[in-house]
Amino acid sequence: MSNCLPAGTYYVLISGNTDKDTFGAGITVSDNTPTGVVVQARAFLEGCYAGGGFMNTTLRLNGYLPLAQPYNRVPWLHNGGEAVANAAAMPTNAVDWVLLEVRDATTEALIETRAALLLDNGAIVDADGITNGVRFQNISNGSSYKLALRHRNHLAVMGSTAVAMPNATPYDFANTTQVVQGSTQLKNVGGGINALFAGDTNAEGIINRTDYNKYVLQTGNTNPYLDSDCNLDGTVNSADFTTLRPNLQLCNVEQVRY
Ligand SMILES: [Ca+2]
Ligand SMILES: [Ca+2]
Repeated sequence: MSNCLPAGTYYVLISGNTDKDTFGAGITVSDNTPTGVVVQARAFLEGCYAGGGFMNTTLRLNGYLPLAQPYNRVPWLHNGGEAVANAAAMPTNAVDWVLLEVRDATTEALIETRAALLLDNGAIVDADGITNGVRFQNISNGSSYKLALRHRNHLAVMGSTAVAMPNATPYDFANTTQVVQGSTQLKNVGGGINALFAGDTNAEGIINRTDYNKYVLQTGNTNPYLDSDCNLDGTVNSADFTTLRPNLQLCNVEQVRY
């Protein structure tokens, strides 16, 4: 917090009085500074990559993004309450929800998961719009951690490098050197940007026949927010199979595989 009084109770000095007992009123200042340590990261999704360092925001433009995080189901079972207050509060450049994980720097064991919004320039931010990153409550200021990132129909990736948090430079999941087995885990989409592979429609860590079968089941469904919408345009059709097909047989590393 800056330019604000610290939290506490204060007394108002009425001009001319010098004794606190005769002060006319008391005011209380509450500290509403968000708690937690801010983690910054950036990433891109192959399916909706538009070129030039940006992703399409078709789901947001059409009002298809859910206001509450969509990872409260199998396989993620993330029960967080992350949400935007209303449709207007959804950032206009939001692409979709993602899950950002903080892992132990050594064991890579999961410490905390937060659902957050992926923006069209790759930035990952809290749904409440307060920070340029994602606040974690169960990590220590100044300690180092690894990160992992999940999306509902792209292959999840595991960060390769432990970084002290809060980090001034966003952790770059678009850089193959920053991801475990990066050259096999990211698709080069040009311009020095590498994106998560599209097509893991059941998000268990392998792109295979099961994902294709789910795509077939959801084809033509009018729900505009389906996991088989690999290119994130609000429709499940052959374009999504075109996106998925080149990635058949790809799988991610075991640290992020369900
Ligand atoms: Ca799969
Ligand atoms: Ca689609």
